[in-house]
Amino acid sequence: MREGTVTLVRREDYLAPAYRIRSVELCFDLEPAKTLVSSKLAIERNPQAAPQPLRLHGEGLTLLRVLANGESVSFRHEDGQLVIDHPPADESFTLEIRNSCCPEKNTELSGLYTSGSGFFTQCEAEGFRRITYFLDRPDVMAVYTVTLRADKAKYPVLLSNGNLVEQGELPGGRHFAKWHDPFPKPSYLFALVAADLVAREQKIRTRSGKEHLLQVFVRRGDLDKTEHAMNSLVASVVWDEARFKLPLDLERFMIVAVEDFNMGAMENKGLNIFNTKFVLASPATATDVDFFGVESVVAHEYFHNWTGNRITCRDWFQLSLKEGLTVYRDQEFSMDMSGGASARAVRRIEDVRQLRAAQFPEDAGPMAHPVRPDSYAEINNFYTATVYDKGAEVVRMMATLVGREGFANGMSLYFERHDGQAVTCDDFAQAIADANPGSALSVRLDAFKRWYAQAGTPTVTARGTYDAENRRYTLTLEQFCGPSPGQPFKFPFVIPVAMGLVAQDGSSLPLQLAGEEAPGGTSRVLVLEHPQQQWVFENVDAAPVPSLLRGFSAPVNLDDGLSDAERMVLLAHDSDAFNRWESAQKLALSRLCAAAQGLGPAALDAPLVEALRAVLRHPALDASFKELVLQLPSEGYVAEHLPVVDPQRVHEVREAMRAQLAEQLHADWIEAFERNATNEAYAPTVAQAGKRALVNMALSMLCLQSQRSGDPVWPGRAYQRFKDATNMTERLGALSALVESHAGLAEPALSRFHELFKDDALVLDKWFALQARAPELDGRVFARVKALLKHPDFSLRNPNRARSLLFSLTMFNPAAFHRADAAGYVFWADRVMDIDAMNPQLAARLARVMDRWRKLAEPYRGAAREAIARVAAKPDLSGDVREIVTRALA
Ligand code: 0A1
Ligand code: ZN
Repeated sequence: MREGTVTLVRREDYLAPAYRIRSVELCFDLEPAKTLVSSKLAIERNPQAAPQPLRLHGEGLTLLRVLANGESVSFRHEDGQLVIDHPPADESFTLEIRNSCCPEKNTELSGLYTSGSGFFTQCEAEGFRRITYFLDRPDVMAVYTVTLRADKAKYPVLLSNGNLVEQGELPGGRHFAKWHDPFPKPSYLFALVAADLVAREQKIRTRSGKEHLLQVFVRRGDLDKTEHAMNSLVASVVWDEARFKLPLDLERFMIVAVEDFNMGAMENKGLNIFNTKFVLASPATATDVDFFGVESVVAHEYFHNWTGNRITCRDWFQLSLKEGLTVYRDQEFSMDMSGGASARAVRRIEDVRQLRAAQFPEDAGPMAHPVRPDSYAEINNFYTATVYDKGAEVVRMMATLVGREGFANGMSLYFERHDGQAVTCDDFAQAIADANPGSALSVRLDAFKRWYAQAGTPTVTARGTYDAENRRYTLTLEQFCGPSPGQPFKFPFVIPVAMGLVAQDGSSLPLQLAGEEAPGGTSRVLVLEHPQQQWVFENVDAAPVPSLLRGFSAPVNLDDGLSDAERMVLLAHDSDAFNRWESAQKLALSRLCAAAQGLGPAALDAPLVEALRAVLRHPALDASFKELVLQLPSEGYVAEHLPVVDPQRVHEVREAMRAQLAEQLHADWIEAFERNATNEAYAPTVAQAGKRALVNMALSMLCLQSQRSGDPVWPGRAYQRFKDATNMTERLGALSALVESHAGLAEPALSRFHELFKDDALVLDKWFALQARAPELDGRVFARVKALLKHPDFSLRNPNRARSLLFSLTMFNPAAFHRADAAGYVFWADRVMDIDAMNPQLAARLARVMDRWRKLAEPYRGAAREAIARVAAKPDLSGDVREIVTRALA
């Protein structure tokens, strides 16, 4: 990366390594200001590679000594690499290196850093080179033996990957621990921890009869918040063995929580390091959403032990090989943990909402890239919604095409073929296809793999015609995908379209395609693989309503051309819960878009309000499902569906419709509040969480209505509930209802909340976030965020805290952020540059909130461009942020 330019790494330039490292012995003398690292590498030449210098990665290190086979050897530094032009000519040799690094100055949180009073590491993707010189690439896999030495009183716990082989005392109040990891691994999975921690421990016996030790390490005082993480870990171990026959392969599996962390968590072999946000949870301090977050991230990291660690990525372009597959696995786990069909559907809806909120805009903007990218400037910028969430959808489509059993067989073949290797997305797809010869996937594997190669979200257009005379229904599906950066033209995708036909009375019709002897059920999967295809259904008694893309069977936009009346039929009757929810969303979305463009009233029509009322009052539907249906599409989602966006107008229109629902469903909200309020002992179950979510929503609506009517009853009740709450979900729900309705009681409640939780960092994050997410009113919210930036509890150094204020405003509060006077953008540019000086990865994440600036109406568009250009003009900008702003302006 040179100043002002962006140098790209390209997938097609991949070359196998010229040298391999078979084993490494590392020794650390840990001191915050200067840590000494000595490393002894057993290196082998790759006989297939041409003779060449040995080039080791290294970044920000002080080199102290290099010996090859015990003798000094000449070396030079070039392009951030340590180059040894003439390593020993032998097939294998040893290299001994000594260097130092400075953990306490490492504010990037990549490599070895201090957090609080401990040492932690983060090596994915390229952090190991910030610890010592190495072949820091995932296709170089070595066996690690690691010795840690540190002050015993300050750092009583010394951890690394694998098994503890030795520990003891050293002179001067120091002690040591030696760890050995028998599994060869890439450097990005290395980890160490030295800190004052305590552990919750549990033993678990896997099916083979072997006993394993599970440990969750946290700071003293946090032990009472680790039960849920441990339960989630145990459930994950059991699930992976049952569903995929993948047992725990380690004697000891450790999770360590750290307060300063750039991402959610990291799957280091046997020593996962987690953001505290995804470990610590107690009913008093964590919401239902937090509890589910812990469960899914614990599962995700645990599942990486096979999908990612036992089989890893050949290069970083293959990142989705491990991430897409592991997200798919954690989503399936979460669904299985939720219980019945309805709870599963709720999980699916939430996953799809997430995909559409983050990945669809990404795929339509300047950062659009294929699931398997072709190039990058900074790999850290490619831990994206596309690689993770769209990657998971690609795996899900494979599973749909080969069936549940077929997919499990495919996974077995994948492990049979590739265990212990560093492989590609192609290898994975090939294994799934080969295990299912003749399946809908294997007969069109090459075309299917376009999902890995082509960026962009395809649109599927569906139109049906009914021929009453011949009792025939003809469905025509077309697909189209627009251009994306570097890809002007797209080949057709292979799109599994799960579907059914619903009669006007709501019943599911049998599906018999022309040429079939008998109907094949009431739901089936059509495979759209050409630009246009038709399917003819026979023996259809009356014009049906097509229910398409059930369960969101492919990551596409669907234009189904249905009338409002047809959508109402699906909303009331579809056997597919996802499409029931989707119908309500589409009904609301069309009104929101029309009103935002001045093409319709900023109000919902009576039939839609009645349909929503019917859902809210429905005796059989789950509370969690009701809550999802009653939520209007977000401002961001509406914006994505408009050709030109005026964020203030979108906000105004949506708020008007929300107020209307508050008013016209007033009695129904009261009933929902009263019926669902529970006194059960808190448990983070889907059933309880659904009730709490609906109660919180009802309370918000009731406070919103009070704001308009002036009736103080509901804000008073909300305040009481806030004070008396026995769990954080209820407490935060009541506080949000007050803050979001700008009630007078919001201020005393916020102060009280701060007073109660000022010593709990994760709860304080909620306090900041809540204030930054309140609906804008006369610029008050923006002014408050600026004031909070100076609050004594605020800091840009801690990523969770920075996110709580800045990401809440810029990502989740469009009306407070997109201001006609451009103050929001000026604020954004300043914060990106402040953070970039400390933590480029975090700054680059914040930089991405401007991805969609080209869609904005004036004066927003011009002002946004100016702010991005100001960031781009900063001479010492990191490569991370430079890549983002360069693409945004391209
Ligand atoms: N592999 C982790 C995510 C992760 C990626 C990069 C990190 O540091 C830059 C940290 C974590 C996962 O998928 O959970
Ligand atoms: Zn992952």
